[in-house]
Amino acid sequence: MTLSPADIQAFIRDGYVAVPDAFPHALADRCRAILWRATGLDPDRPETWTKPVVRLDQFAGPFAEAANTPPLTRACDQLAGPGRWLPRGTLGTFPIRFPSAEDSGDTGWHIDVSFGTESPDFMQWRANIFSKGRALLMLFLFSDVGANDAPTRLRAGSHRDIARRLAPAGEAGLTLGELAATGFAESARREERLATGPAGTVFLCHPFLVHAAQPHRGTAPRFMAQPPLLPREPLSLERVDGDYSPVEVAIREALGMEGVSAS
Ligand SMILES: O=C(O)CCC(=O)C(=O)O
Repeated sequence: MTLSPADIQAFIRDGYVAVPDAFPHALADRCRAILWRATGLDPDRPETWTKPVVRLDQFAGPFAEAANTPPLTRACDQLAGPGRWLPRGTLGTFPIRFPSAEDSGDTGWHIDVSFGTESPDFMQWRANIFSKGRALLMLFLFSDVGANDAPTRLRAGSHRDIARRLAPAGEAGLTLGELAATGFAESARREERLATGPAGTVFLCHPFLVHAAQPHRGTAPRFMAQPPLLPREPLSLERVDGDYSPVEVAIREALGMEGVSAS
C-alpha cells in the first residue's frame, strides 16, 4: 500500500498527508508546458508575468494520467475507502502563482465547500458534517514548490475545529459565508504547515482542512491543481459494520464518537 499506518494516523490527526512521487516528475513537466501555453505567458521572460495569480480550469489528457496513478489511487482507497470515490478525468482549477508585489486578493483562510454550488454567489456554497460532495481535497504540485514559492498554508488539525462547527448544523450544513463569519479564528491556534515538495507530490487533505494561499516570494512560478475527490456514495458517521474510512474516523474523533478525546 502507498500509506503506512503512521501516515494514516497522521492524516487523522493533522488532516493531511503528502504522497511523494504520486505521479512522475516528467509527467508534471509535460503538464506544466501545456499550462504555460494556456497562460499565454513566456516562461523565459518574467517581464510577461504581470499578475500575481492566473487561474486556469479543467485540463484532461496527461492531467487525468496524473490523477490516476497506482500510488495515488491506492492512497485514495486507504483514506476515503475502497470503492467509495470516483476517479477524476480532469483536475479542476489551477491557481498559478507568480512572484509579484501585487496583492492577489485571495489568500484568506477557508475550507473548500462542496454543495449548493449552483448559486452564483460562492459565499452561499455549503459544507456539511457528512462532507456532502467531497471525499478529499487534493493538492497536486506540478512544479517544485519550496517555502518561498507560494506553498499553500495548512492549519494542522483544523479539520477537527470545522467538524465541531458543522455538526450542530446537520444535513443542511453551513454556507462559506457563515463559516467565514468567525474569520476561521477557531483554528488560529493550530500549527501552520506548508504544502512544499517536488513536482509530482500530491497532498491528500481532509475536506474540512482550513488552508490558505500566500504571496509568491521566490522566482519560479508555482503550478498547482486543487480538485476535490468526489464521493461515489455519501460518507457515513454511523456504520453498522464499523468499517469507517480515515476521513470518517477523523470526524468521529473530533465529535467524541470514537471513545477518544481529540483536541
Ligand atoms: O493557491 C493556493 O495555494 C490555494 C488556493 C485555494 O485554496 C483556493 O483557491 O481555494
